[in-house]
Formats: sequence, C-alpha cells, structure tokens
Amino acid sequence: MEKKPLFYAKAPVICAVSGWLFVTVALADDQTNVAAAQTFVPTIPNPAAAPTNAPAGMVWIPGGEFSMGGLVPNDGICSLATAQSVQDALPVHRVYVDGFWMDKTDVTNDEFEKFVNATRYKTIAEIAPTPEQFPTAPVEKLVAGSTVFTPPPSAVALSDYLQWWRYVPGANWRHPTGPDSDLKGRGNYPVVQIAYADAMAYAQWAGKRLPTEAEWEFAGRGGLSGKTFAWGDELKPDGKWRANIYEGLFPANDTGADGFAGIAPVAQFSPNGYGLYDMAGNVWQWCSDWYQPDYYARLKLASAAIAHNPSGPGSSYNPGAQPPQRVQRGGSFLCTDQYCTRYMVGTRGKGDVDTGSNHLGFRCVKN
Ligand SMILES: [Ca+2]
Repeated sequence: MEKKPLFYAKAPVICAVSGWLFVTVALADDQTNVAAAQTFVPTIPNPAAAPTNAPAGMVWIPGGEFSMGGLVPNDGICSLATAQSVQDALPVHRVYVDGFWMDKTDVTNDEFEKFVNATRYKTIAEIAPTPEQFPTAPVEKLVAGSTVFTPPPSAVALSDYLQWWRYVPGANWRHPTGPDSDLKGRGNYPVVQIAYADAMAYAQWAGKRLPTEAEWEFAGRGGLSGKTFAWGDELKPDGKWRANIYEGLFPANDTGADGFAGIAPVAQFSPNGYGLYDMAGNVWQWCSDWYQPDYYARLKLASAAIAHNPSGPGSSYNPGAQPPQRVQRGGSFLCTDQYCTRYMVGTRGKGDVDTGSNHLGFRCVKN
C-alpha cells in the first residue's frame, strides 16, 4: 500500500477501540457497580403543548427528564473491541433538556445546495490542505479531498480500518465517493462529506443550531426509556427493518437486506415516537458536544440528581486524537454487529472536527 502522509490516514473511526482505555477512575468505579448503572427510569416529557408555527420540516421535541446512556448487550456490542468499547456510554444518568424543534430528517443534498448557492460556501473537503497544516506531507499530496468507504474485494481482518477507508482526492459533498460520483437523482439523500465547521455554517445560515448530545439522545429515544433501539428492543420488530445498517460480511459484501446497500434517501423507514426519521443508521450525525470518553461519569458525579441541559465538556480529550473530536450519534449504513453497533440509541460516536466522510451528515435543531 502506498505510504501516505499522516492526514491521509485520517478516517472516520466507526467503532472506537481506544477511547475506553483512557476512562478515568471515576468511570472504573461505575464499572464495578453495574447494577447501579443499569437504572433506566421512565422518561417524563414536559407537559406543555408544542408551540405553534412549526418551522418547515421540523418536529417539536417536548424535552423533559430521561435516562441517558447505553448498556452492553450480553453478547457484546462490538465484536472487535468487545464490550469495553461502549463504556463511554456509562453510567446511565438522569438528564433534563428543554423542549426544542428538530429536523425530521438529516439535511439533504437539495437543502445543502440551497445554502451553498446562497452563500458560495466552500466545505473543508473542497479546500486543499496547506503545508502549514501538514508540514511533513509532500506538496503534491496536499490536494482537496475526503475519506471514502472503499470495500475490499474479499474478507479482511477487522483490525485495520485503512483496509476500507481511503483518502480520495476530489471527494466532497458534490462528489461523495470521488470525482466520478455526483448527486444526480440524489437530492433527497443526506448530504455527506461534511466536517463540523460545515455543519455549523449551514445551521447558522438556516437560523438553527446543532443538537447537544443530550438533546439528540432525548429525541432519539422518542419518549421510550432504556430501549436498545430508537423504536424498542427488537432489531426487526415484526420482521421489518427499521434502519439502514450493514448486512452481509463487513466490509466486503453489503447484501442490502434492509433494502439498501450503501446510503439511502432520507425517511425510508418508519419514524420514531417523536416523528424523527433515521435516528439510527444511514449516516452519522454531528452533535455540538466535545467528545470525552469519561464525560458521563464525571457528569453524574457532578450532578446531585439530574443534569440540566448538559452541553458536553469544555474541550475534547481523547488522548492521542488530533485534531480534536466532537460527538457523532446514530451510526450509519456501515454499522454492523460484526464490528460496530452504534445504531443502538444510547451508544456514542465521535470524529475529528475537520474530517468528513461518505457516511457522515447532520441535522439541526432550533429553540
Ligand atoms: Ca443497508
């Protein structure tokens, strides 16, 4: 394999395998008290009626109290990393969030195009990296592009994600998998190849913002409490798929048994209890919180009974991760029980703020 400069090796880590190693003593204490962590209490939504004049394409999320976090299934949530890889979703803790509007779907290509046409905004993937950013990289390698899932021709060991992630020059939101791809017929697909600053720029233009992680999870649970998925505890209730995830042999053979091999248009599956589509699978969604693996543990220690409108730690702290990382939630069309089951509603993801990919998008909220 061609030796690539450091930034070429950047890839969206679809199943974190390192963050748990750095969890603090506080979290370790909670790991020894699993019973205490396994305390989901029913969601108590705010009783006030939804405001009138709903913004187009948005649904009212009532806010209220809920139990936030994720427990580990008996057979392990990530076969590669074992149960330890989701310790960052423990302990389950009580949170209150105010009510808010949320986009029913991920932001689509058509919607993002309106923003770009109005502002001439250039996404990070469309701008060539500079020698100042990557002083050791050969100048000829400093070309605009982004990371693209590139399935290997046959089964591979799951120990090295560079076997299926490539830095592709010319990949960006208009060309999600590289220069030969385009958006023809894909206006209703979620926009991808979006770095954090790109999502923030869109949200600001739209008069919206990105959700906090707590808002995202309150919304994702749809009024339910302690369920494995956004719709309940069964992956396929009544034999019906509820999300676009990965079936087949990861990463070489996506059978598309759920109806889609690869990305799907938005809203192809039933919504959750709050009327939100695709809160599991299809594409990851940016949240505004910095990522720290022990944040829940420290939050629980700091909050006597309930954390009110938590907005994340003050900085990113995932040792070894540069540039800093923000939270991503929901999983994607690449999530599978062979590698990463982050389509489970309480689980957490994260990614470098400057790195998009063809399975990462976003949706907005509004006060
Ligand atoms: Ca699928």
